[in-house]
This record gives sequence, structure tokens and C-alpha cells, in this order.
Amino acid sequence: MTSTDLAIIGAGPAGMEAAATARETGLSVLLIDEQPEPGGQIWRAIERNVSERPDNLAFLGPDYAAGAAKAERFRASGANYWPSAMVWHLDSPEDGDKTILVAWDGVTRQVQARSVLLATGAMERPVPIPGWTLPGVMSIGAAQTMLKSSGLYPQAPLVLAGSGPLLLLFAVQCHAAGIPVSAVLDTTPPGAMMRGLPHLPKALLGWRTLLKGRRLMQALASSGIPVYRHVRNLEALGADSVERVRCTSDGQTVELEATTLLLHEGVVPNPQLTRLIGCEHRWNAAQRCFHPVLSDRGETSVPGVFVAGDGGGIGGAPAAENTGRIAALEIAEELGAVNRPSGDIEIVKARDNLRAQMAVRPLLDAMYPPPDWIGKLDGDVPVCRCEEVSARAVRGAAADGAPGPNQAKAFLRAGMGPCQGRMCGLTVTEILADAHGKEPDAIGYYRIRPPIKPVTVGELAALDGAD
Ligand SMILES: Cc1cc2nc3c(=O)[nH]c(=O)nc-3n(C[C@H](O)[C@@H](O)[C@H](O)COP(=O)(O)OP(=O)(O)OC[C@H]3O[C@@H](n4cnc5c(N)ncnc54)[C@H](O)[C@@H]3O)c2cc1C
Repeated sequence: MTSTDLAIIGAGPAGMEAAATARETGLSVLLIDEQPEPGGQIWRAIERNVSERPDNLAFLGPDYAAGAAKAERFRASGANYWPSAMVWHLDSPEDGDKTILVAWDGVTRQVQARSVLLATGAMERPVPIPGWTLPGVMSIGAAQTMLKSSGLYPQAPLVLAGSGPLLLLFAVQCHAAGIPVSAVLDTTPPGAMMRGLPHLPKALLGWRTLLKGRRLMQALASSGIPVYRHVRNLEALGADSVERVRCTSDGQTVELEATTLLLHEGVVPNPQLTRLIGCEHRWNAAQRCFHPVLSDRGETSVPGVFVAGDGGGIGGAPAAENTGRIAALEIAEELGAVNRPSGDIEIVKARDNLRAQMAVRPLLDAMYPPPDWIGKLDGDVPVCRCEEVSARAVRGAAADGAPGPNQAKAFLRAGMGPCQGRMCGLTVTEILADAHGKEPDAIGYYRIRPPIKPVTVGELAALDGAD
């Protein structure tokens, strides 16, 4: 059994910044992450790329390279660090220490922590189009992960489809790496600029992010990659793997050859741990996803459990760092490591920075609205990939009286596979909300049970400190 003042789950921008800040206040810190190196999604494998594949830094770009200094600061902080370690259970009584169960090195280890900070980040919104389970169809984030962590290139002909900043970034990264992209199928609905305009004055506070966005758009325009706009009705076609992609663009049918189709419709908070411990969540209509309800200190509705970074609401890496810093300072005060007069300069500065970084969010939400067709899905499209449950079956469960995802799960096994509902949770909620004519808040989400990710019997049996 390991004891610590603060356990942080997730070594992305939020978790690393929180760890370094908490160490400065004198707290003992344990940071746990399932990846082999610190960095999270944006800076995945940054240390390996710097030491083994420095050429990759050129095409992954300056925002990626900036992660090297962040990882160095975290390593030097004196925080205890468990890489390649997966948290599969968290028990958080209102009073007393929290218990975390971690699969690490073939055994399950128990951690007792006075406070817990969840910095588990975001995941990509699943995009259940016809054919999305064919080999060769994957998410842009997955392809980017392979590029960052193994230097693996997606196979040509390569088509990218979706909407939002990560789509633009990956298209530009591919072009810079010399990876041929046959086409970008942009699903952003018409009128993006007009929708964004009312939010522009406020967004100017985050001018740095706006400039980066502008540069990405210019880089894509000058790359020569064909871009089809206002794409709808996207389908992946093929017998044993994807061979073609069909869609409509401005009402015209487009069909393209593809060996790889990469999808992306934005990112949403990873809900598994906050749901597991019963934190209150709220539906965010602009981003079509649930967020844990947080105080401005970053605390959830479960006392002593805080959230920082994209797991609490999508804000990007700089905002994640600031929320990590704020949460660490608040936790340090709560645990008595520091005694800060309210209005402490560091917190005020972090909050000011955060305000500027979040100011662009309404503009991005308006320009790149999440897909409105997911809740309308019907027919054979697989919704739960693990248990092969179709959209039609989910509608059938609604017609048979399932009021929410947990009843649909009992009828259909949707959400009971190895991904524990990560890939179908939002879609099932949206379809049920549509079928019942209710808001997703009224429909709810899967009740998440441990283990939140698969563990082996050996890892369970080798629980350290078990009676
Ligand atoms: C696939 C993907 C790719 C992205 N790529 C980019 C990019 O290139 N550029 C960009 O600007 N933004 C990117 N983003 C957005 C990006 O995630 C950030 O805004 C930023 O990294 C958020 O930081 P964070 O600290 O909140 O979380 P993250 O960086 O996501 O870090 C969360 C960490 O938590 C760990 N974790 C989660 N659950 C567990 C668990 N149960 N046990 C142990 N560890 C766990 C994960 O391994 C991860 O390292 C990407 C997002 C995704 C989903």
C-alpha cells in the first residue's frame, strides 16, 4: 500500500502542471498514468521523439516540441511517478482517505490519498457512420498517436473526414511529414464564419489561439490537399476493409478511393472516473457532451476529488495547465500545506490566463458545432462496437420502454463490452433522448462500474495489501 497527500491521475498538461505546483507547496505527490511517458495526448511520446526521432519534431510542430520543457519540469519536481499504470477503481468516501486501485507491472496496487486530482483528459467523440467498423477506418487521434509514439504513417490512399481544429492540425502535420492526403472531407456546416462572428469580440481575448487557428487554415489552403466542404451522409464502403468513401458535398455525391479513412468530430471529456464515483454531471448543449460539475476551485460534487484539464470541459492544453495549477494550489491550502490569503497572486494570475484561454471556446463551438445527426441515427449502423448493437436496436429498446442507457444496457448488453461504454455512451444517450423527445440530461448516462478498463485475473489476484 502506498500513501500520499495528493494522487494525480493523468500525466498530460493538467496533471504535470498540478504535480509540479503541488510539490512546490511541499505536498507529497503520486502521479499515475497509463502511458509509458509523461505528456498526455498533445505531448504523447515527447521524450522519445526528442531523444530517438528528433526529425519528427519538425512536422509535429512547435506546440508539440514545447512539451519537452514541460516534461522536464515535471520530472524535476520530485513527484513520485508511476508510468504504464492504469487506474481501474477509485473509492472516495466523503470523510477520510480515498483508495485507488492501479494495475501496474502485473499486480494491482492500492494507493491511499488525502486528495485526488483527476486529470484524465478528453477522448475523441465516436463517429458512428455506416462502415465505421471496417478495418482501415479509425479516428484521427488514433492515427496521430501512432505517428507520435511509433513514427507509423497511415496507409495511402488516405482520406480525412470531420470537423474542428484537430482535423486541420493533423492534415497539416501529414502534409509536413510528406504523408500524401487524398482529400479532406470537411463536415462543418455552411456559415461557420457567420456563426462565429457574434463571439469574435470576446474571443479576441484569446488572440494567440485565434492566430494559431488562422495559421492552420492558411497552411491547409496552401498544402494543395483537396478539401470538400459541407460534407454530409459520409459512408465507408468495402468488403473486408475500407476501399471507398462516399458522401455528399454541397449536395453533390463524391466517391473517393481510400485504404485509410480517419474520422474526427471533436473531443469530449473522458467521463469514466467521475461517473464511477458518482460526481454530478451536466449536459453541455453547445458541445453535445456531459461535463462534471466543478466549483471554481476545480472540486467535483464528491468532496476531496478535483478535476483539471479537458476532463472537466474542453479548453486545450494551455487551459489544462492553468486548471491544474489552480487545483493544486487549492488542494495545498485545503490540506494545510500553505496558508493563502484569498486573492493570492498566483491563483489570480492563473485565473486571468484561464479566462483568456477559454474566451475562444464559444467561437469554436459556434464555428464547429458537434454533429447533429448522431441522435437521429437508425438502421444497421453499429452503435456499441463491442457488443455489436445497432442504432435500430437502441430505438427498439426505447420503444420497449427503456427510459435510459442503463435499462437499454440490460436489454441489449450495449456498454457491457471491454470499452465499458466509452465508445457508445454518448451515442446511446443521444438516440434515447431523440426517441423519447427529451433532453440528454433527463436521459442520463451509463452507471460506470469497476474495473473501468479490462484487468487480468492475475492483476486482480495479486492485489497488494489485500486481507
Ligand atoms: C486523441 C487526442 C489527440 C489530441 N491531440 C492534440 C494535439 O495534437 N494538439 C492539441 O493541441 N490538442 C490535442 N488534443 C487535445 C488535448 O487532449 C489537449 O487539450 C490536452 O492534452 C489536454 O490535457 P489534459 O492534461 O487535460 O489531458 P491529456 O493530455 O489527455 O492527458 C490525460 C492523461 O490521463 C491518462 N489517463 C486517462 N485515464 C487513465 C487511467 N484510468 N489510468 C491512468 N492514466 C489515465 C492518459 O493516459 C493521459 O496521458 C488531443 C486530444 C485527443 C483525445
